[in-house]
Amino acid sequence: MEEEIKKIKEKAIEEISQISDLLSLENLKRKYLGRKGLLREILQKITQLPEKERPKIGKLINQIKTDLEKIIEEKKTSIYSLESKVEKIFDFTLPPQKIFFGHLHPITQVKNEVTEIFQSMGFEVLEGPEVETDWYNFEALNMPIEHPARDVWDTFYINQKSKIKNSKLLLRTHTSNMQVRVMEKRKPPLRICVIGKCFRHEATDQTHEHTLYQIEGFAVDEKISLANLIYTIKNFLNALYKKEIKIRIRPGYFPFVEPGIEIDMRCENCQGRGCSVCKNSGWIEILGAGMIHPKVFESAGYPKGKYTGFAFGVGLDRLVMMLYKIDDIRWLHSGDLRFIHQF
Ligand code: FA5
Repeated sequence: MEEEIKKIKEKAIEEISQISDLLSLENLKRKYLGRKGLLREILQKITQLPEKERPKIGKLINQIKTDLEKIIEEKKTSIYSLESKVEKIFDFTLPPQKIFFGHLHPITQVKNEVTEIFQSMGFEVLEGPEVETDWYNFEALNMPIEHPARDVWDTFYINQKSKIKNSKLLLRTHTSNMQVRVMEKRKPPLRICVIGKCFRHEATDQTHEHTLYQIEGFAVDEKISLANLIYTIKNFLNALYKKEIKIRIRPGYFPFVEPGIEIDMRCENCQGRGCSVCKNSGWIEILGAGMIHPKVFESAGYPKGKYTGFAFGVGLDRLVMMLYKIDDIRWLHSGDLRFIHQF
Protein backbone atom coordinates (compact mmCIF):
# COMPACT_ATOMS: atom_id res chain seq x y z
CA MET A 1 0.00 0.00 0.00
CA GLU A 2 2.92 2.30 0.73
CA GLU A 3 4.06 1.88 -2.86
CA GLU A 4 0.57 2.64 -4.17
CA ILE A 5 0.40 5.87 -2.12
CA LYS A 6 3.77 7.08 -3.36
CA LYS A 7 2.70 6.42 -6.97
CA ILE A 8 -0.41 8.56 -6.43
CA LYS A 9 1.78 11.42 -5.23
CA GLU A 10 4.13 11.15 -8.22
CA LYS A 11 1.22 11.08 -10.64
CA ALA A 12 -0.38 14.12 -9.02
CA ILE A 13 2.89 16.10 -9.21
CA GLU A 14 3.30 15.13 -12.85
CA GLU A 15 -0.26 16.28 -13.67
CA ILE A 16 0.14 19.57 -11.75
CA SER A 17 3.27 20.42 -13.76
CA GLN A 18 1.25 20.23 -16.98
CA ILE A 19 -1.57 22.50 -15.84
CA SER A 20 -1.69 26.14 -16.92
CA ASP A 21 -5.13 27.36 -15.85
CA LEU A 22 -6.99 27.74 -12.57
CA LEU A 23 -10.03 25.69 -13.54
CA SER A 24 -7.96 22.56 -14.36
CA LEU A 25 -6.02 23.05 -11.14
CA GLU A 26 -9.24 23.14 -9.14
CA ASN A 27 -10.43 19.93 -10.86
CA LEU A 28 -7.15 18.23 -10.08
CA LYS A 29 -7.40 19.25 -6.41
CA ARG A 30 -10.83 17.68 -6.23
CA LYS A 31 -9.57 14.51 -7.94
CA TYR A 32 -6.78 13.90 -5.40
CA LEU A 33 -7.76 15.73 -2.22
CA GLY A 34 -11.56 16.03 -2.50
CA ARG A 35 -14.18 14.29 -0.35
CA LYS A 36 -14.37 11.52 -2.93
CA GLY A 37 -10.74 11.95 -3.99
CA LEU A 38 -8.05 9.29 -4.41
CA LEU A 39 -6.37 9.94 -1.06
CA ARG A 40 -9.67 9.66 0.80
CA GLU A 41 -10.34 6.39 -1.03
CA ILE A 42 -7.06 4.92 0.06
CA LEU A 43 -7.56 6.16 3.62
CA GLN A 44 -10.75 4.13 3.81
CA LYS A 45 -8.82 0.99 2.88
CA ILE A 46 -6.54 1.42 5.91
CA THR A 47 -8.81 -0.82 8.03
CA GLN A 48 -7.81 -3.78 5.89
CA LEU A 49 -4.17 -3.46 7.08
CA PRO A 50 -2.71 -5.17 10.15
CA GLU A 51 -3.20 -2.92 13.15
CA LYS A 52 0.45 -2.03 13.75
CA GLU A 53 0.97 -0.82 10.14
CA ARG A 54 -2.00 1.52 10.24
CA PRO A 55 -0.37 4.52 12.07
CA LYS A 56 2.58 4.56 9.67
CA ILE A 57 0.37 4.50 6.56
CA GLY A 58 -2.02 7.08 8.05
CA LYS A 59 0.88 9.41 8.73
CA LEU A 60 2.19 8.93 5.17
CA ILE A 61 -1.21 9.76 3.66
CA ASN A 62 -1.44 12.94 5.79
CA GLN A 63 2.08 13.96 4.81
CA ILE A 64 1.30 13.49 1.09
CA LYS A 65 -1.92 15.46 1.50
CA THR A 66 0.01 18.38 3.07
CA ASP A 67 2.69 18.24 0.35
CA LEU A 68 0.15 18.22 -2.46
CA GLU A 69 -1.77 21.14 -0.94
CA LYS A 70 1.45 23.14 -0.80
CA ILE A 71 2.38 22.30 -4.41
CA ILE A 72 -1.13 23.20 -5.60
CA GLU A 73 -0.99 26.59 -3.78
CA GLU A 74 2.40 27.36 -5.36
CA LYS A 75 1.04 26.45 -8.77
CA LYS A 76 -1.96 28.73 -8.22
CA THR A 77 0.32 31.67 -7.41
CA SER A 78 2.37 31.08 -10.52
CA ILE A 79 -0.76 30.91 -12.75
CA TYR A 80 -2.02 34.21 -11.23
CA SER A 81 1.22 36.05 -11.95
CA LEU A 82 1.34 34.64 -15.48
CA GLU A 83 -2.23 35.83 -16.18
CA SER A 84 -1.55 39.35 -14.91
CA LYS A 85 1.58 39.53 -17.11
CA VAL A 86 -0.49 38.54 -20.15
CA GLU A 87 -3.00 41.31 -19.35
CA LYS A 88 -0.21 43.86 -19.34
CA ILE A 89 0.78 43.06 -22.90
CA PHE A 90 -0.45 45.99 -25.01
CA ASP A 91 -0.45 45.95 -28.76
CA PHE A 92 0.69 49.40 -29.86
CA THR A 93 0.10 48.53 -33.50
CA LEU A 94 -3.68 48.25 -33.12
CA PRO A 95 -5.71 51.25 -34.44
CA PRO A 96 -7.08 53.42 -31.60
CA GLN A 97 -10.70 53.06 -30.53
CA LYS A 98 -12.78 56.15 -31.34
CA ILE A 99 -14.00 57.88 -28.19
CA PHE A 100 -17.33 59.71 -28.32
CA PHE A 101 -17.82 62.47 -25.83
CA GLY A 102 -21.39 63.10 -24.74
CA HIS A 103 -22.95 66.53 -25.08
CA LEU A 104 -26.19 68.27 -24.32
CA HIS A 105 -29.19 67.43 -26.50
CA PRO A 106 -30.06 70.26 -28.95
CA ILE A 107 -33.34 70.84 -27.09
CA THR A 108 -31.43 71.32 -23.83
CA GLN A 109 -28.90 73.61 -25.54
CA VAL A 110 -31.69 75.84 -26.85
CA LYS A 111 -33.58 75.63 -23.56
CA ASN A 112 -30.50 77.00 -21.78
CA GLU A 113 -30.19 79.84 -24.30
CA VAL A 114 -33.89 80.67 -23.97
CA THR A 115 -33.50 80.77 -20.17
CA GLU A 116 -30.66 83.29 -20.47
CA ILE A 117 -32.59 85.49 -22.90
CA PHE A 118 -35.71 85.67 -20.70
CA GLN A 119 -33.63 86.27 -17.59
CA SER A 120 -31.89 89.16 -19.38
CA MET A 121 -35.36 90.60 -20.09
CA GLY A 122 -36.25 90.51 -16.37
CA PHE A 123 -38.27 87.27 -16.35
CA GLU A 124 -37.94 84.69 -13.60
CA VAL A 125 -37.58 81.21 -15.12
CA LEU A 126 -39.49 78.39 -13.39
CA GLU A 127 -40.44 74.77 -13.91
CA GLY A 128 -43.75 73.11 -13.11
CA PRO A 129 -45.38 69.70 -12.62
CA GLU A 130 -45.78 67.47 -15.66
CA VAL A 131 -48.46 65.43 -13.88
CA GLU A 132 -51.13 68.03 -13.34
CA THR A 133 -54.67 68.41 -12.10
CA ASP A 134 -57.57 68.95 -14.46
CA TRP A 135 -58.11 72.16 -12.48
CA TYR A 136 -54.81 73.91 -13.32
CA ASN A 137 -54.59 72.50 -16.85
CA PHE A 138 -58.19 73.27 -17.88
CA GLU A 139 -60.77 74.49 -15.38
CA ALA A 140 -58.79 77.36 -13.85
CA LEU A 141 -58.05 78.49 -17.40
CA ASN A 142 -61.71 79.04 -18.21
CA MET A 143 -62.23 75.56 -19.67
CA PRO A 144 -64.86 73.85 -17.51
CA ILE A 145 -65.64 70.15 -18.05
CA GLU A 146 -67.28 69.58 -21.47
CA HIS A 147 -65.74 72.80 -22.89
CA PRO A 148 -65.21 72.04 -26.61
CA ALA A 149 -61.71 73.61 -26.63
CA ARG A 150 -60.52 70.71 -24.47
CA ASP A 151 -60.63 68.47 -27.55
CA VAL A 152 -57.66 70.35 -29.04
CA TRP A 153 -55.62 69.49 -25.95
CA ASP A 154 -56.68 65.90 -25.43
CA THR A 155 -54.13 64.15 -23.27
CA PHE A 156 -53.26 61.05 -21.21
CA TYR A 157 -55.27 60.65 -17.99
CA ILE A 158 -54.08 59.06 -14.77
CA ASN A 159 -56.44 56.76 -12.94
CA GLN A 160 -56.17 58.66 -9.69
CA LYS A 161 -57.51 61.89 -8.20
CA SER A 162 -55.64 64.78 -6.66
CA LYS A 163 -56.24 66.28 -3.23
CA ILE A 164 -56.52 69.66 -4.98
CA LYS A 165 -60.25 70.18 -5.56
CA ASN A 166 -60.62 66.39 -5.89
CA SER A 167 -59.51 67.01 -9.47
CA LYS A 168 -58.61 64.33 -12.04
CA LEU A 169 -54.88 63.86 -12.74
CA LEU A 170 -53.47 64.08 -16.25
CA LEU A 171 -50.26 64.78 -18.16
CA ARG A 172 -50.22 68.53 -18.76
CA THR A 173 -50.95 69.60 -22.29
CA HIS A 174 -49.31 73.00 -22.03
CA THR A 175 -47.15 75.08 -19.72
CA SER A 176 -50.15 77.41 -19.23
CA ASN A 177 -50.90 75.20 -16.20
CA MET A 178 -48.40 77.36 -14.31
CA GLN A 179 -50.33 80.63 -14.78
CA VAL A 180 -52.81 80.15 -11.91
CA ARG A 181 -50.32 78.13 -9.83
CA VAL A 182 -47.97 81.13 -9.74
CA MET A 183 -50.66 83.83 -9.49
CA GLU A 184 -52.36 82.29 -6.44
CA LYS A 185 -49.04 82.32 -4.59
CA ARG A 186 -47.76 85.75 -5.67
CA LYS A 187 -49.00 89.26 -6.22
CA PRO A 188 -48.17 91.37 -9.32
CA PRO A 189 -45.94 92.65 -10.75
CA LEU A 190 -45.09 89.28 -12.29
CA ARG A 191 -42.65 88.47 -15.10
CA ILE A 192 -42.60 84.67 -15.34
CA CYS A 193 -41.20 82.19 -17.85
CA VAL A 194 -41.86 78.45 -17.57
CA ILE A 195 -40.02 75.93 -19.73
CA GLY A 196 -40.95 72.26 -19.72
CA LYS A 197 -42.37 69.12 -21.21
CA CYS A 198 -46.00 68.74 -22.28
CA PHE A 199 -47.97 65.79 -23.62
CA ARG A 200 -50.77 65.39 -26.13
CA HIS A 201 -52.88 62.64 -27.60
CA GLU A 202 -51.59 63.52 -31.03
CA ALA A 203 -51.25 61.91 -34.45
CA THR A 204 -47.62 62.79 -35.09
CA ASP A 205 -46.30 64.35 -38.29
CA GLN A 206 -43.35 66.51 -39.39
CA THR A 207 -44.25 69.32 -36.96
CA HIS A 208 -46.32 67.53 -34.29
CA GLU A 209 -45.12 65.25 -31.50
CA HIS A 210 -47.02 63.63 -28.62
CA THR A 211 -44.30 64.88 -26.27
CA LEU A 212 -43.19 68.46 -26.77
CA TYR A 213 -41.52 71.29 -24.95
CA GLN A 214 -43.14 74.67 -24.43
CA ILE A 215 -41.97 78.05 -23.20
CA GLU A 216 -44.69 79.90 -21.34
CA GLY A 217 -44.29 83.58 -20.68
CA PHE A 218 -46.61 85.84 -18.77
CA ALA A 219 -46.50 89.29 -17.30
CA VAL A 220 -49.10 90.70 -14.92
CA ASP A 221 -49.23 94.28 -13.72
CA GLU A 222 -51.57 97.26 -13.72
CA LYS A 223 -50.93 98.46 -17.27
CA ILE A 224 -49.78 95.60 -19.46
CA SER A 225 -50.76 95.83 -23.12
CA LEU A 226 -50.77 93.75 -26.30
CA ALA A 227 -47.94 95.99 -27.55
CA ASN A 228 -45.80 94.78 -24.59
CA LEU A 229 -46.53 91.19 -25.65
CA ILE A 230 -45.51 91.70 -29.29
CA TYR A 231 -42.39 93.65 -28.29
CA THR A 232 -41.34 90.83 -25.91
CA ILE A 233 -41.85 88.10 -28.54
CA LYS A 234 -39.97 90.03 -31.23
CA ASN A 235 -37.04 90.74 -28.91
CA PHE A 236 -36.91 87.14 -27.82
CA LEU A 237 -36.88 85.73 -31.37
CA ASN A 238 -34.29 88.21 -32.61
CA ALA A 239 -32.03 87.41 -29.64
CA LEU A 240 -32.36 83.65 -30.16
CA TYR A 241 -31.72 83.68 -33.92
CA LYS A 242 -29.28 86.59 -33.73
CA LYS A 243 -31.01 88.33 -36.63
CA GLU A 244 -34.29 90.07 -37.44
CA ILE A 245 -36.96 87.37 -37.64
CA LYS A 246 -40.02 87.98 -39.80
CA ILE A 247 -43.26 87.17 -38.00
CA ARG A 248 -46.92 87.06 -38.95
CA ILE A 249 -49.68 87.76 -36.42
CA ARG A 250 -53.09 86.13 -36.81
CA PRO A 251 -56.15 86.14 -34.57
CA GLY A 252 -56.42 82.92 -32.55
CA TYR A 253 -58.84 81.48 -30.03
CA PHE A 254 -57.76 80.31 -26.58
CA PRO A 255 -60.37 80.35 -23.77
CA PHE A 256 -57.83 81.78 -21.31
CA VAL A 257 -57.00 84.97 -23.28
CA GLU A 258 -59.01 87.79 -24.77
CA PRO A 259 -58.08 88.85 -27.39
CA GLY A 260 -56.08 85.84 -28.57
CA ILE A 261 -53.46 85.70 -31.30
CA GLU A 262 -51.20 83.19 -33.00
CA ILE A 263 -47.76 84.03 -34.30
CA ASP A 264 -45.96 82.37 -37.21
CA MET A 265 -42.32 82.89 -38.12
CA ARG A 266 -40.87 82.71 -41.57
CA CYS A 267 -39.81 79.13 -42.28
CA GLU A 268 -36.03 79.03 -41.85
CA ASN A 269 -35.92 75.62 -43.49
CA CYS A 270 -36.73 77.10 -46.92
CA GLN A 271 -36.22 80.84 -46.22
CA GLY A 272 -39.94 81.31 -46.84
CA ARG A 273 -39.90 79.80 -50.33
CA GLY A 274 -42.14 76.88 -49.30
CA CYS A 275 -41.21 73.33 -48.30
CA SER A 276 -42.72 70.22 -46.69
CA VAL A 277 -42.05 71.53 -43.16
CA CYS A 278 -44.16 74.67 -43.66
CA LYS A 279 -46.58 72.89 -45.99
CA ASN A 280 -45.50 75.21 -48.80
CA SER A 281 -46.83 78.28 -46.98
CA GLY A 282 -43.41 79.76 -46.11
CA TRP A 283 -44.60 80.21 -42.50
CA ILE A 284 -44.54 78.02 -39.42
CA GLU A 285 -46.75 78.46 -36.37
CA ILE A 286 -44.65 78.87 -33.26
CA LEU A 287 -46.90 80.28 -30.56
CA GLY A 288 -50.30 81.12 -29.18
CA ALA A 289 -50.75 84.23 -27.04
CA GLY A 290 -53.06 86.99 -25.87
CA MET A 291 -54.23 89.15 -23.00
CA ILE A 292 -55.01 87.11 -19.88
CA HIS A 293 -58.76 86.52 -19.52
CA PRO A 294 -60.53 88.00 -16.42
CA LYS A 295 -61.74 84.45 -15.57
CA VAL A 296 -58.11 83.38 -15.10
CA PHE A 297 -57.49 86.24 -12.65
CA GLU A 298 -60.68 85.17 -10.90
CA SER A 299 -59.38 81.57 -10.56
CA ALA A 300 -56.21 82.97 -9.01
CA GLY A 301 -58.22 85.06 -6.55
CA TYR A 302 -57.07 88.47 -7.87
CA PRO A 303 -59.43 91.44 -7.35
CA LYS A 304 -61.74 92.02 -10.31
CA GLY A 305 -60.50 94.56 -12.87
CA LYS A 306 -57.32 95.49 -11.02
CA TYR A 307 -54.70 93.83 -13.18
CA THR A 308 -53.96 93.22 -16.84
CA GLY A 309 -51.48 90.78 -18.26
CA PHE A 310 -50.23 89.04 -21.36
CA ALA A 311 -49.40 85.35 -21.80
CA PHE A 312 -47.85 83.31 -24.57
CA GLY A 313 -46.89 79.66 -25.15
CA VAL A 314 -44.12 78.89 -27.66
CA GLY A 315 -43.26 75.44 -29.07
CA LEU A 316 -39.60 74.97 -28.15
CA ASP A 317 -39.12 71.97 -30.47
CA ARG A 318 -40.24 74.04 -33.45
CA LEU A 319 -37.77 76.79 -32.52
CA VAL A 320 -35.02 74.14 -32.47
CA MET A 321 -36.17 72.89 -35.89
CA MET A 322 -35.94 76.41 -37.32
CA LEU A 323 -32.58 77.07 -35.67
CA TYR A 324 -30.86 73.97 -37.06
CA LYS A 325 -33.01 73.49 -40.19
CA ILE A 326 -34.35 70.11 -39.00
CA ASP A 327 -37.03 68.91 -41.39
CA ASP A 328 -38.91 66.56 -39.02
CA ILE A 329 -39.69 67.13 -35.34
CA ARG A 330 -39.61 63.36 -34.72
CA TRP A 331 -35.81 63.31 -35.09
CA LEU A 332 -35.56 65.31 -31.87
CA HIS A 333 -37.02 62.60 -29.66
CA SER A 334 -35.81 59.62 -31.70
CA GLY A 335 -32.72 58.94 -29.59
CA ASP A 336 -30.91 58.21 -32.87
CA LEU A 337 -27.20 58.85 -32.26
CA ARG A 338 -26.53 59.50 -35.97
CA PHE A 339 -28.77 62.53 -35.54
CA ILE A 340 -27.62 63.60 -32.07
CA HIS A 341 -23.91 63.54 -32.95
CA GLN A 342 -24.46 66.31 -35.48
CA PHE A 343 -24.95 68.94 -32.76
C1 FA5 B 1 -51.18 76.30 -26.33
O1 FA5 B 1 -50.63 75.29 -25.90
C2 FA5 B 1 -51.47 77.45 -25.43
N1 FA5 B 1 -51.27 77.08 -24.07
C3 FA5 B 1 -50.60 78.64 -25.80
C4 FA5 B 1 -51.01 79.91 -25.11
C5 FA5 B 1 -50.38 80.28 -23.94
C6 FA5 B 1 -52.02 80.68 -25.65
C7 FA5 B 1 -50.77 81.45 -23.30
C8 FA5 B 1 -52.41 81.86 -25.02
C9 FA5 B 1 -51.77 82.23 -23.85
P1 FA5 B 1 -51.09 75.55 -28.81
O2 FA5 B 1 -51.71 74.24 -28.63
O3 FA5 B 1 -51.39 76.25 -30.07
O4 FA5 B 1 -51.44 76.53 -27.61
O5 FA5 B 1 -49.52 75.34 -28.70
C10 FA5 B 1 -48.63 76.41 -28.66
C11 FA5 B 1 -47.42 76.09 -29.52
O6 FA5 B 1 -46.84 74.85 -29.10
C12 FA5 B 1 -47.74 75.89 -30.99
O7 FA5 B 1 -47.79 77.13 -31.66
C13 FA5 B 1 -46.61 75.03 -31.45
O8 FA5 B 1 -45.43 75.80 -31.67
C14 FA5 B 1 -46.35 74.16 -30.23
N2 FA5 B 1 -47.06 72.90 -30.38
C15 FA5 B 1 -48.36 72.65 -30.15
N3 FA5 B 1 -48.66 71.35 -30.37
C16 FA5 B 1 -47.52 70.75 -30.72
C17 FA5 B 1 -47.15 69.41 -31.04
N4 FA5 B 1 -48.01 68.42 -31.03
N5 FA5 B 1 -45.86 69.16 -31.35
C18 FA5 B 1 -44.96 70.15 -31.35
N6 FA5 B 1 -45.21 71.42 -31.04
C19 FA5 B 1 -46.49 71.73 -30.73
